[in-house]
Amino acid sequence: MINAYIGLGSNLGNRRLYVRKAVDLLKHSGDMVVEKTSSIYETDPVGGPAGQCKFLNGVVKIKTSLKPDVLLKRLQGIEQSLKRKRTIKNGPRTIDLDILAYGNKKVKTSDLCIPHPRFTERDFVLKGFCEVAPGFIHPMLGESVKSIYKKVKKENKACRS
Ligand code: PH2
Ligand code: MG
Ligand code: MG
Repeated sequence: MINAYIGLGSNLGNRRLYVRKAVDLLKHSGDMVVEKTSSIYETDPVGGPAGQCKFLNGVVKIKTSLKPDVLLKRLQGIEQSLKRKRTIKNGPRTIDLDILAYGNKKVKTSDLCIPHPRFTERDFVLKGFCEVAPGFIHPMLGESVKSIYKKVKKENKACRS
């Protein structure tokens, strides 16, 4: 069993219900155990079309026997069952489930990149990741999620002043 970290995001329809249902579906999916769930927090959209709604984001830690490509298919199945439509890039979605990390494994194929290439810049992911696994070491950076999050927060503060 490998520890994997899944990012959840919703900014369309009943966001809280979609997030709750997604966590439930993960729990009942088989071949995985949900070990920890972060708080669910509201975040401003990053990228995507102007004027889209705020997101609810969170992160769950799972233990799974599924290989990364099979896990991805499983997550896509859950997205589909929660009416996810892929139209506009970074656009509104009922639910988005991203593999942020899978143990210390690195994966790069045409449809999967692990660790998620953008999570280290994204405050909305790092907050939840830090809640469930502050000590997780990024396989390429050799740095903990807690330390990455601290830096990103500092940088964001500097931008605003
Ligand atoms: N997901 C994106 C792009 N932008 N912004 C927020 N706040 N939350 C997200 O989950 C999110 C985003 C691409 O998946
Ligand atoms: Mg995403
Ligand atoms: Mg996604």
